Amino acid sequence: MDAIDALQALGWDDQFAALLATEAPGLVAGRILSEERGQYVVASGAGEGPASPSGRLRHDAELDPTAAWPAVGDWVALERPAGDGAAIEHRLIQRVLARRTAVIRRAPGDRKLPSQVLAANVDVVFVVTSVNQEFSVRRLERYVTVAWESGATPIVLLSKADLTDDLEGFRLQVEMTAPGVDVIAVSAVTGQGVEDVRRHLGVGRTVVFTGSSGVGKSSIVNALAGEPLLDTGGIRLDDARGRHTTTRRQLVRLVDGMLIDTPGLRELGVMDGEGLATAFEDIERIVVECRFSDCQHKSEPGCAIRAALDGGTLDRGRFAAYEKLQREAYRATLATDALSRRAERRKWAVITRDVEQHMRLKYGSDR
Ligand SMILES: Nc1nc2c(ncn2[C@@H]2O[C@H](COP(=O)(O)OP(=O)(O)OP(=O)(O)O)[C@@H](O)[C@H]2O)c(=O)[nH]1
Ligand SMILES: [Mg+2]
Ligand SMILES: [Zn+2]
Repeated sequence: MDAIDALQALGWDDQFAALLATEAPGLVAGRILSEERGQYVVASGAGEGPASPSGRLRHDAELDPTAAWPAVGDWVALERPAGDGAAIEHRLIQRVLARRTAVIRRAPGDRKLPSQVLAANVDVVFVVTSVNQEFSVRRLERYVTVAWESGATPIVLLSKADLTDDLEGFRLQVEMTAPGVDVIAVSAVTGQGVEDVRRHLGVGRTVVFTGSSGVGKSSIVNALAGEPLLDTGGIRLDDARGRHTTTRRQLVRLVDGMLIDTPGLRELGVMDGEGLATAFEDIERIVVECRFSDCQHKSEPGCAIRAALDGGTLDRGRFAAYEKLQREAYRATLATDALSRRAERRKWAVITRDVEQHMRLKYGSDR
């Protein structure tokens, strides 16, 4: 495969070529495959390798972090770093090319936090929801909203289809919650629906899997790949807390297209800071030691947080900051819930009126 073919397989086309020529003449195109703590892996016509943001990009990102900071799926302009000291294959990311589509998660309550790009330049956003206790109409609404906002096509995957004998019931609920969105029932265990999902792939096309932790996103990617490329959750001691198996966003290349796997967002959904859990991983690790899973860390027996505070292994200031951010994320969720409840009431008011009109026409007004 020559360099151009390699780029086209990554989704490169004339439009992006024109963008690069005008926005970053003389630089080389690459696509972000993965990101982990600021370290990127980028694929270009010359193969794949590590890359990091240049000083200039860091400066641009201060002004507009959401647009300027690279995300998985982004097309970027690359440059070899100056000097002989740097590893030969390491590249500097000078610029992010304008995105065709982007799955963006709004920052929680605090407007000063930048919104976060979960995946860029995707054609399809799969919203994965499993047919068990995880299933939530409220959460589905939020995910589908974000998927629509991306500019790509949302498709709902009803995962773990093997776990229910009421698939049609779930399908109906999804269709009512997300009108106009295709629904595919999938099971990574039996293989049901996997080929229907594959129909949305294609050479040069990119799809992304979103949804709560544990719904089976990575398992579906593996089913499509035909081999266990990604780690999937084994036995979870504490499923309710939504421990993450996938910890980074990653673009996987198959012969028939590209797939981006994402870590599940935590229970609070799209308004919750996934960053919160990562930023306070130390605290999250202590919280799981509390005797009660709904421990408020006030005066409950067996509270690991209290013990850590009293023992001096957990800083009081840090814990206070964590609690404050938790409350903000919680309030943001309450606000969206209130909004969607209002929308729901309006929807039902219309339905009720229509039904009443229908009954009046059919049976007269004094039935
Ligand atoms: N019964 C059944 N179990 C499944 C299916 N798909 C996945 N699982 C199980 O569900 C658990 C979670 O699967 P993952 O693929 O790791 O879920 P994920 O959405 O990638 O989770 P995160 O990476 O934490 O966001 C694992 O124990 C899987 O074995 C399925 O189709 N049917
Ligand atoms: Mg996963
Ligand atoms: Zn506690």
